[in-house]
Amino acid sequence: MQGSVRVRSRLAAFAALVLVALAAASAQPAVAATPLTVAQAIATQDGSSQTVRGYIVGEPVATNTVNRSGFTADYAIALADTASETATSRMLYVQLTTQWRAAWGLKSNPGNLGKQVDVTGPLGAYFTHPGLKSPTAIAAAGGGSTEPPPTGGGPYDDTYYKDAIGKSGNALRTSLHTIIKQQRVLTYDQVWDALKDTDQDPANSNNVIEIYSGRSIAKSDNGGGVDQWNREHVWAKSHGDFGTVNGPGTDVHHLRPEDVTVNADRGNLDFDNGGSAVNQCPDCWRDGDSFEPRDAVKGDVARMILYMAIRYEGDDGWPNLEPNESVNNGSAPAIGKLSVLKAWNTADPPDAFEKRRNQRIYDQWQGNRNPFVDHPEWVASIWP
Ligand SMILES: [Ca+2]
Ligand SMILES: [Ca+2]
Repeated sequence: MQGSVRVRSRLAAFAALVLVALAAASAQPAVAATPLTVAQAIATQDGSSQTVRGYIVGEPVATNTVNRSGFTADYAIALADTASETATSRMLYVQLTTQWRAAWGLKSNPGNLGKQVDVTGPLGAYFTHPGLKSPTAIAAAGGGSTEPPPTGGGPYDDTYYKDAIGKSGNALRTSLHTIIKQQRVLTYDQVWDALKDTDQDPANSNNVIEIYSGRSIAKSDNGGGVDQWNREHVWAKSHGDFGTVNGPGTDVHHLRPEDVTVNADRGNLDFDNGGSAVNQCPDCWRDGDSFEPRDAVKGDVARMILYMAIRYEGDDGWPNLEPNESVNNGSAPAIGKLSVLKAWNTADPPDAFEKRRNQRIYDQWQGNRNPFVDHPEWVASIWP
């Protein structure tokens, strides 16, 4: 009796070991599909293109020197496996070629320090140090299947967004619409005062920042004169022809200060990449059917357009606004190009200015939030 009990308990222990081994074996494909760690990338300096996941820990300026504050340029970032890493031997130096600098350079985005990102590109020495040069993709980590669902972490998840948390796709869209349509509707006159608050220059409280041109201009210099600022409808008001009496035409989530002539140059163009340079608007481009804003506000533009799509669903007397893949949308209640806007949302995540703006609109003006500023990853859930 005793012997068979011992045998049985040994069998049970052996079965448990087999189960553990099987679980480990079945986990292997998932492990292989995840990005490299920084340690793995440092050990794989063979020129192969890989995706590496790490925390942004500073700005490399020499082989053994990484700035963790006082950033001098947007040319490179250092990644590590922990956000607190200070040993350069455990860092991967990532070159930021031109197209990545506005969104990922630490001089322009000091708030990115400590963020977790996925960077894709060839692994090879940079600054005579293990590195990754000429990235082909950089994105905030969190979209991958190995990450927790993209619903946790926001300060309003337990309150404002509680009915949306845990949902995805159309269910998420419907829930967000119900939440954000509860708002105070401003008059077009009140929009002037709102913009003087929401778009205030962080460096000069007498000024606002014009969205496309990036110029700081006196709050009091608003109006219709050349080089004054006026109220730009980022969702061009002719797309759905909703006017400026109230509703979408006075919704400050997509209304921004802009130079009068630059505003006129943007006109009612859809959004897309390319074209020729726009006068008085550095890094802005336009052609006959589309406008491309500067890199630093590409994500802001995308999130404003997508807010409008969810806020206005045609159930409260206003047109059902929707993004599409077209340019030349004319007076249809549509704006393109969705694929470009989605890429802009990824390339230019919300910064402090955009987050403060959302908060001011919520606290002070309309009482509703732009969900995509709080949760940029919801864009891919609703528009996969
Ligand atoms: Ca931005
Ligand atoms: Ca809609």
